[in-house]
Amino acid sequence: MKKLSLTLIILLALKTVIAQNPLVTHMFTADPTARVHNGKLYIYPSSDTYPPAGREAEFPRFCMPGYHAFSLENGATWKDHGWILKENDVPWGDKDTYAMWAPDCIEKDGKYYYYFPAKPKDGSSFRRIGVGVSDSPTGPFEWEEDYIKGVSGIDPGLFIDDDGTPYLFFGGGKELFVAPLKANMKEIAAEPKLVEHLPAGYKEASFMFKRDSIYYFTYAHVFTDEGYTIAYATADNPMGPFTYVGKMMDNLGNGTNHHSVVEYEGKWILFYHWWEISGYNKLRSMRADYIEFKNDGSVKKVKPTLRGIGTPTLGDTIQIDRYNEISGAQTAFVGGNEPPGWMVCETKMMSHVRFNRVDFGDGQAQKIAARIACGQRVGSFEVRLNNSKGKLIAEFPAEYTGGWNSWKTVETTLLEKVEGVQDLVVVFKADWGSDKVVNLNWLVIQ
Ligand code: FUB
Repeated sequence: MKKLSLTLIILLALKTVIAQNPLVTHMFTADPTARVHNGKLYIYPSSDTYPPAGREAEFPRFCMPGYHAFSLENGATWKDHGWILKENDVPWGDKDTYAMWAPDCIEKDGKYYYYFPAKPKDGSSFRRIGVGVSDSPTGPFEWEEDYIKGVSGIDPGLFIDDDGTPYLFFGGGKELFVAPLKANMKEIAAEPKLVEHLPAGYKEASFMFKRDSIYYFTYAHVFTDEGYTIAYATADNPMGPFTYVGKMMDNLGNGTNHHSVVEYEGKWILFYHWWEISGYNKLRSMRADYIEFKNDGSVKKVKPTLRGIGTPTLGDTIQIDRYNEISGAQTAFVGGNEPPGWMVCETKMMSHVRFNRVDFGDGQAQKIAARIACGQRVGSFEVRLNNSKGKLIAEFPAEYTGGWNSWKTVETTLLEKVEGVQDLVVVFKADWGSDKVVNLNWLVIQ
């Protein structure tokens, strides 16, 4: 617990937001529903936090006070728009219950509708689902005085069909449900219907999307021999009948998973969560990875990566420790007075780390800056394109910075004109007498 607390203090102090995985590290975020509004990518997650003082015994379960919203800026940075809703501001909600589970926010006719589950103060159900409306994707929202009547359960997942009909998917348990909504988006238009033909097992996290003419009903499916997975079924109608297809993400460990799927700038992305940075499955962090489809429309299983999505460009911080591939080196938390995060370390002779998709633009880049800490004076590290023997574009000597925790930004001129989107490979070249070259935190192309 002591070790966990230290890790959490480090992470919560971290202000930087990044587009690699996990997506943000200044707070814990789970259940990410991503949406593209007016061409811009937004995420609406829930948030995990520590139990309030004196109430720790109540919280072996989730402790979830409300919602932030995030938007992707410049293809590489997640902007935190702050609190969208705090639990004690829910007009119909019970107070101080920390029960704000997975939300969603969808646009219809220029208005943004935010749906969330909360514990009702009338005690009528484990969770009810409320809604608020705004002119902006990040609020402020005007919250309805009461929950949506006729709906009881968690995990609202919204879908608007091509004909404009809105649907609310929801539920957690052996069964999931769908109900069409009225045009006002605040009432159901018909009794909820069971989402049929899914295999047995605990289910939650309903999320529907449409690609070509196929409706994909995706959800978290808990298999007794595997735990939480993300599974899906398809149909030619939002209300089914559905045909179960299989899993799109395997189990990540002994905790929940919860996801959404969006198409953004021509690529499909799976948003999900994991708790690998806290090590505790009630303090989760949202992540994203690209998703691909086979010719028959079925989904290729998504493997979680550190690299995640996004394409940093000139001036963006390239968190090289969120690699696509590493060989002979390691990563660890940064030490010294550096803002908390990760670094590449134990950089042995001819070790390398590869970071895919950096946008050099039209070839105007002149320099590369590197953030290093180094406790010795021999060796060098190179920046190459595509692979560890690819075109050399920059070379840095191993400069003594005062020690392995003393950080300094060093710069060098690019040796070549580089254009377009390129994979970067940093190759570490030690020398006789040194067993590692530098600790490397980040790169910036300028
Ligand atoms: O985050 C709380 C609950 O855990 C969500 O509502 C479920 O989908 C699961 O992720």
